Amino acid sequence: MDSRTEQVDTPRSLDDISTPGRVADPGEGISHEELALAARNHGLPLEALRYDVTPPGLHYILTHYDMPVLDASAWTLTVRGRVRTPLALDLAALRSFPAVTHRVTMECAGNGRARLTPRPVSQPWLVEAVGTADWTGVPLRTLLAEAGVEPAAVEAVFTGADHGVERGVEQDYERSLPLADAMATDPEVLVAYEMNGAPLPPQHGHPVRLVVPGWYGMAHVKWLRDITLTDTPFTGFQQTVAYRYRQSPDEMGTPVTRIAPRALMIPPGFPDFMSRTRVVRPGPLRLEGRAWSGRAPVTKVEVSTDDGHTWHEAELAPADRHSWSWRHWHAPWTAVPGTHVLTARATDAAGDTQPVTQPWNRGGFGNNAVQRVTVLCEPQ
Ligand SMILES: Nc1nc2c(c(=O)[nH]1)N[C@H]1C(S)=C(S)[C@@H](COP(=O)(O)O)O[C@H]1N2
Ligand SMILES: [Mo]
Repeated sequence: MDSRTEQVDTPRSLDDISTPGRVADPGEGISHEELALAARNHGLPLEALRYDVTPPGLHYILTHYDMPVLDASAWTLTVRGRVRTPLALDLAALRSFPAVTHRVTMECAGNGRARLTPRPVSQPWLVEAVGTADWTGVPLRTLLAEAGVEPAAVEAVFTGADHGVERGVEQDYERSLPLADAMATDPEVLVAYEMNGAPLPPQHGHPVRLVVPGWYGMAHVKWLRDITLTDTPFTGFQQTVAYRYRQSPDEMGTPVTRIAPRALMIPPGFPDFMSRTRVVRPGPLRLEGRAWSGRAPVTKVEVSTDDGHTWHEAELAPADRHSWSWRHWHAPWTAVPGTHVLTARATDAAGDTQPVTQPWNRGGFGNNAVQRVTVLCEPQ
């Protein structure tokens, strides 16, 4: 029996089973623990980038603990803290407010983490932690106006019904937003009860979740059961320990908020089962994919078919009313026999562009380095 197995068999405290965050040693492979997380938290199969709206079963999933099984008929949402009138709303009460629907591209802040060197040990995403859905619900500011925000309120804290221990800290999953973001009209934060026109599925927060357009996934609290307005900034684990950009464990770091620009390509041709290397035939074909940014509209996508040596501008689909959703892009390519590395990069109206080299931080957040797709072009 190796020492790791022994450790797991005889834990004496939460600290024994729930250890601090770390980065992998040089050459350390993906562990069974990371594999277990990856199997629970699946990504978007990249061919599903073809759908404008991701079918729910293909949307990526990230759940820190267990998915709670909640009975929608027994569920209530409380709104309390620095409000004039605390609220307790069941699903019928929530549905009695005027509903809105927003098409939102959501991406996990850890997307791209598995390719970092050194690799932060956590959910090992490659590039596929993304999805787009039509979320229907009540604007958060409608509920806050109903409750009456007291002048002293500075943040809204959102509590999920899921519970676990992380890095030694037992907790309910909780995140906050500054009041200005919680009350904003664009992007408008939703308390959502439908995904793509149907009740939320269990894995996406049934019966109710928060949707924060433009922000990385951690802000979109699932299985939402409570909203508390506070007069001091929230200091919970998911706010001040996790989801910070930091280079070393002892700095405070800066909070992870909005989604950095990214383009993804639908891998062309067909894949090898094991290596996933793509095979195409010589001749003209169309490269296509999606691009998004949570900071500003995507204004440009460039494609390279020679591993980033030269770039060509792709054609973007017209911008539509869904300003927080990804945009389709395409570019022509004539494949010639040989091996090629295909790449795409997005730029947004704020002037942010995807880097070719990886932006590294200890948590592995916001790594929007370009995707590389290796293609073998085989004569027929
Ligand atoms: N209650 C709760 N909400 C949560 C999480 C969680 O573990 N518990 N994970 C967050 C993270 S890190 C992400 S990326 C998104 C993922 O949303 P999805 O699984 O619906 O795609 O949910 C967020 N909301
Ligand atoms: Mo995430």
